[in-house]
Amino acid sequence: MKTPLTCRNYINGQWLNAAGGSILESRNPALVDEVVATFPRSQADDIDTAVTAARQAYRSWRKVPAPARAEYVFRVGEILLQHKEELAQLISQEMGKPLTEARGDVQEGIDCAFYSAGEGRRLFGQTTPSEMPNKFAMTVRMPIGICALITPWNFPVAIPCWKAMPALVCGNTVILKPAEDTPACATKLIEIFAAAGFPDGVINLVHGLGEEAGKALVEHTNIDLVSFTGSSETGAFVGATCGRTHKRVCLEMGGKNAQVVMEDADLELALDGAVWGAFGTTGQRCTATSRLILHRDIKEKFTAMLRERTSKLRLGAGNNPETEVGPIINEKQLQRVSQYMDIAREEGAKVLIGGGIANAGSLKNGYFFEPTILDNVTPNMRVAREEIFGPVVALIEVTDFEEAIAILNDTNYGLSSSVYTRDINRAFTAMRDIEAGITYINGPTIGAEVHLPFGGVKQTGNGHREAGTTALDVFTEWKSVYVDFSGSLQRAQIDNRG
Ligand code: UN1
Repeated sequence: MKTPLTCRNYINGQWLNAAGGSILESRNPALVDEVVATFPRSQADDIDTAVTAARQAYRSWRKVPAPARAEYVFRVGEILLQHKEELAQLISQEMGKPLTEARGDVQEGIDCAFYSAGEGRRLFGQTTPSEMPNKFAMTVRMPIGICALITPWNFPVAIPCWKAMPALVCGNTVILKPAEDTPACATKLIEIFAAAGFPDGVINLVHGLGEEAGKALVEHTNIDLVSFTGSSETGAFVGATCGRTHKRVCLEMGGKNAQVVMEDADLELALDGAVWGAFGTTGQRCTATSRLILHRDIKEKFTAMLRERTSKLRLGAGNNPETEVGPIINEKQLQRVSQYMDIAREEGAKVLIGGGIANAGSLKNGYFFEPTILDNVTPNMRVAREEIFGPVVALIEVTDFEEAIAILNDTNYGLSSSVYTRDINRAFTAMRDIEAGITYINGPTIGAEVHLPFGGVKQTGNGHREAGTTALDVFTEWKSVYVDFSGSLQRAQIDNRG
């Protein structure tokens, strides 16, 4: 067993323990006796120290030219590239995803660095004619201030990068509060940010529990913006608190994503998509395919194909090159996924394959759950409506395309969606009628790229989009600037009306 890493908070350029001295530990979900790291159990006073540092640093950081701010972010990308393998190994160990996926997680951070850095030379505003003679009008993007970033464990590198990189390029200072399941990944990532040479206080890291450090951060009155990715329950608290304390807030929450397979689809292709979308990252993506909406003409055949493929998936630790499906993140989540099996059965769904905790051989050392297909699911069942966040997919049969889209849309969430068809008219109808932030045609529900907006409609989000140029809208506010060079008072809406 490896010696546990000692993680600390990073505040004002210094690595610090929590003022109260308490520590917590993270464990390898594939080998639960293995402590991966110890980390500070921070409280409100630690948060306050970080806020003071971030506020102080903001005064000068906002004045650093945006292209120069972006160069620091570019350097993070270069250093991340050098440490890609080391970081991927750590992700696999602490979060559990297979190494190939862990490399993808880091790569998403690298892509985000280079993409965001380019924005430092864009940050475009507009110029527009004034209604007055000898008057100039334009818009400029302004940073917001101190941004609290609260991030989940499922993409422990990519998601902090999505949030921190554009925030920094836009001239904000940041405080990252990573998930308590993946503190070592966050610490290594912030070491890389630190190595890029940001001035002290521009990027800060505070570890701890959501209900302590996270809550203190969201409630702190000297924070300007909270960007949160996580559960809908916590998101509701974050949103309400930010509303009460007048903070900007960007929420990225649950999903109940569906893939539709029509009778004209390339079934092999749709199968590849379904297996990857449902069981990739052990179903622990907010974009994961948790409903498969199948046309009745192909339902039987496709279900048999899916069952066959699912039965062959290899469960194991992420660092085993044979592994296709890693562990569930922790005991609580494992129990939650397990409870959904009882709920499914009680409501009349059929567990076609899987449905249980996997504990054969070395799997008994970790939190493994069998890849599971639930058949005979109807749209009103809880397993068709609630986010499970595990390797579980529900099959729903439909008779035509309209019904497929109606069922796909019959959910409180709206993150990702997918339709497999060879019919161009159906494809375009789906693009128009699906209620989701992301729609794939002939591709799985997972796999968003960093230069496109990422986010969802309905209860998935609150109208913001991360990534893409839309990230700039999260982390800046517009200022309208008027310059009157007429030398006299010109009264808008009055002096040009006669
Ligand atoms: C998430 O699960 O919160 O689109 C993010 C995808 C990844 C990001 C997932 N690029 O599946």
